[in-house]
Formats: sequence, structure tokens, C-alpha cells
Amino acid sequence: MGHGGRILHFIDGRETPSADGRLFDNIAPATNEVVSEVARGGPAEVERAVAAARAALAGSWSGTTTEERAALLDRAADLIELRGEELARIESRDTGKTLAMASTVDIPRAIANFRFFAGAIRHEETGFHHMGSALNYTLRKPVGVVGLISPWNLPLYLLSWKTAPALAMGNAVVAKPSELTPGTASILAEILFEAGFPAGVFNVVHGFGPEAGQALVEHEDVLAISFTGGTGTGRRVGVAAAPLFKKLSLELGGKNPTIIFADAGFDAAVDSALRASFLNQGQICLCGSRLLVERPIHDRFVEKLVSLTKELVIGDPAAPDTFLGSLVSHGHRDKVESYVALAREEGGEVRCGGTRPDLPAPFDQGAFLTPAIITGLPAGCKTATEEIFGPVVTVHPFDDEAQALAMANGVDYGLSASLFTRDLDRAHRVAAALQTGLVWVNTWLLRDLRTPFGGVKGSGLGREGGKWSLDFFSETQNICIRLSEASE
Ligand code: TXE
Repeated sequence: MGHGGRILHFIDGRETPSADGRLFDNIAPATNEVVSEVARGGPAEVERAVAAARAALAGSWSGTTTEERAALLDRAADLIELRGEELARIESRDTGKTLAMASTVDIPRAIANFRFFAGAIRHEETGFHHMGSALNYTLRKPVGVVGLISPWNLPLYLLSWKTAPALAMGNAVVAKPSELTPGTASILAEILFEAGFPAGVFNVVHGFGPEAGQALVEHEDVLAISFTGGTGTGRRVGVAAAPLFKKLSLELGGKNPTIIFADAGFDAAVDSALRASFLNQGQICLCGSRLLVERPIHDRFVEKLVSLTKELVIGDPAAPDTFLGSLVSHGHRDKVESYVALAREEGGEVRCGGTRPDLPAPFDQGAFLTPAIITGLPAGCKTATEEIFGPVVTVHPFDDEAQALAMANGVDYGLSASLFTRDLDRAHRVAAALQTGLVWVNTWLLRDLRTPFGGVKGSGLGREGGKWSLDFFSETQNICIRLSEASE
């Protein structure tokens, strides 16, 4: 954090204001209070950050060994852990999410991301192809300066998910965190510098997407862009990056189905569906916002889900029993509320929620919305096919596997799906037929960081995780050595 409640850019190892001194307000959505001012960057700040990153690559950073970089990543993880409480508090304040979520999910995952990629490069193997008359081996080189653009829903979690592999492979980073949640990115920059990453290796430029984000994507010295955010924004990023032949990773939105067959373990399926619906106020790209339930259990399922949803505690994000904090902003709540209104127009029945809760000050000013369950909508309507990204889910009955699959696949997104059944054959069959990058069977959000993560269709391009991240953040070079004639 900058001095006097200011969050500044972090460029070349130093907190840096914008050249023109411009600032914008950072608002805590749970109370609608301005909690800090943030430097508002644009092309000039991106230019300075890219220059610092290039200088770092030209200096000692490019000579570091794998073991040195792994040790730096481990040290970063230790320092995040040391400042874990402070980071969780800031994450909760900037996003409106519960302190419990920030301190048990967001911050531990940021720590895990650094430890994981430290381990990944220590154990990494590169390719070797023997031809008889020649040997081929593959070198991995850093891409160079890479741009990381991250969203507001899991700010440090997702920024560190990109930063750790980018640094592990020896790149220099310019990060542009979401303007709604700038706090933890700046602390990460301090931490990485303190951990021993040289000045210029990790830079943060704050600001709005069309100014700072766009300038980063359009900068010709930024050779890769890793973006997580909305599908519309991802398309703009793709259009700007393509003519420059940048490496591009896009993790975009989702409209993920939770499919519950009548033979599923009922209580476990309801509990999992509840979490998938409303964890982080439904603001996770993996949230299961469409519940497809086999008709024989549909009514019982809805009844149970509604009664459990009504018990969820909403309010003060710091209170230990709170399950739902506020949405990320008042503007975002307006968008989510507009979908509840649309659902009514489309003929849906709002079975619970979708209202502003009556909370004591200062939370009466916050962007809270009670969790909503909507039934009676056709599966193809807008409410049931567009990403809402809030605590609003729709439930739809189905009669057989084919219909469930047609509904599940009948959207423009394809990030994840979860299905609940005790029939192993069906689990295999349905999972393979789902047009998504990830499928969970009898669970949700169970993540192994070695596995490929990403979506198809409007959910994005490329995969993150394990070797996929290492591939993205490196250029491979094949070296073919002709063997002497004697050994041919
Ligand atoms: O995200 P944006 P928004 C979805 C969700 C949400 C919608 C819009 O449906 O309602 O997206 O959210 C930067 N060039 N998800 O508008 O704009 C921006 O500053 C370069 C799903 O808040 O996509 C921020 O750092 N960068 C998602 C980042 O992009 C640009 C998580 C993401 O913001 C830019 C968040 C531009 N032209 C929202 N415009 C997920 N996949 O988890 C904006 N940005």
C-alpha cells in the first residue's frame, strides 16, 4: 500500500505515481466507503513498466538458474504466509467477500501457487527425441516481457496463478490487476521485491481496462498476454493481440451446469450444488449456475436447496458465521439484479432471494444481494444461458441423459460441469460428452494444480496449470545434433 492511503504503481522496484498524478477511488463494496486512492495508469505507465521489465531481462535476471528461481518462489510463498492476515483483510475489503473465504481459500491458494511452481520447475523434464542418426533435445527459454491481466473475483489467487509460472520460467512481468481490487497486487509486488526478485522483474500498473489494460495488450515488446476476465473483454484482448502474433491465454466466463441424476447421493449432491451456486457470492468462473435435475427428484431437490439457501447468513464479511458477503460493486449488483428482473419477464418463478437484505449500518450501504433460485424457465432463455456471475441460479428438470446433455451443451460457454450419479458407466459417458474443459463427478471445485485448467467455446483459449502454464510462459527450442558417421 502506498503512503497516505494511496496505492501506487510498482515499477522497477519502486512505488511510482502516474506521470500525470491521476488517481481513482478504491471503494469497499460492503460499506460503499472510499478506502484508498489508486494511481490511474495508462500508456505512459505501461511504457515505463515494460522498459523496466526489458532492462531486468537484459540484466542479472536472465542468468538465474532453475534452482535460484525456485528458491525465490518459495521465499515469496513464505512472505505471503507471514502477511496472510493482512492480505486476507485487504482482499475481503476490496471484494466484499467474507474474511473466512479470503483467509481459507484466496490467500492459502496464492501461497500454494508459488510453492507449486517452485516444485514444478525443480522436477521438470524437457523433451528428448533420439533419431538414430541424430539427437534432438528441447530447451525452454523465457518468452520475455509478459503481460498479466487479472480480474476482481479472486484477485491475488488468480494473479499469483499467472505470476508464479511466469517468474518460474524466467520472464519479466507487467501485471494489470482489476481496478476494482488493487490492494493485494501492490502488496505482492512489495513481497516479491523483498523476496529477492530483482527490480523490474515484477511490475504492477494500476488503472482501467481500456486505458492501462489495452495499452499493455497493444505494446509491441509484450510478447505474451495471459488474461482472465469476461468473455467480451477477452474478445477485445484477442483482437488487439492477434496482429502482433502474441502468445495468448484467455480464461473467460462460464455458464456451468450441475447435473444431478436421480440415483445420486441426494444430500451430498444438494450440499455440493449449494456451494457451487453461491460460494464467493456466485462470482467464480467455475460456479454451477444452471442446475439440471432429473425429474423424479426435481421437486424434492428444489425444496431442499431453497430451504438450505434461506439459512445462509448474509452480511458483515468479517463475521465468522457469514457465508455471503457483498458483491464486488454496486454496478455489478445492478447487472445481477437486472437478470432477476429478466427471469421474471421470461416466465421464471423466483423461489427465494434476489432482494437487497435489510442489514445494519454500515452494511446497509453495501452491494449485498440475497441468493436467488429460479425455476420454471426454459433452458434456452437468456437468464439460463448468459453469464450472470452473481448469486443467481436457475433449476431445470430433465427426463433422460440425452436431454440433460443437450441442455448442458446448449450454451456458448464451455468451462466446467459437475455431475452427480452413482452409475460409473454413466459418469464416464456423460463426462466425455460434455463440451467443457473440466468435468467433476460427485464433487465440485476439487483442484489438482497439475491438471489442465481452461475452457472451450466462449470460455477461452488455452490451458493453465502444471506443464500447460510452463509451456505458455516459455518458448521451446529444438536442437538437433547429427551424430558422427561412426555411430550411424
Ligand atoms: O471484467 P473484465 P468485468 C465476467 C463476469 C462479469 C463480466 C464483466 O460475467 O460480470 O465478466 O466483468 C481488464 N484491454 N467475469 O467487466 O472487464 C480489467 O481492467 C485489456 C468472469 O469486471 O473482463 C480487468 O483487469 N484489459 C471472470 C480484467 O480485464 C482490459 C472474472 C477483467 O475485467 C480491457 C471477472 C481491455 N480493453 C469477470 N478491458 C472469470 N473468468 O472468472 C478490461 N480489462
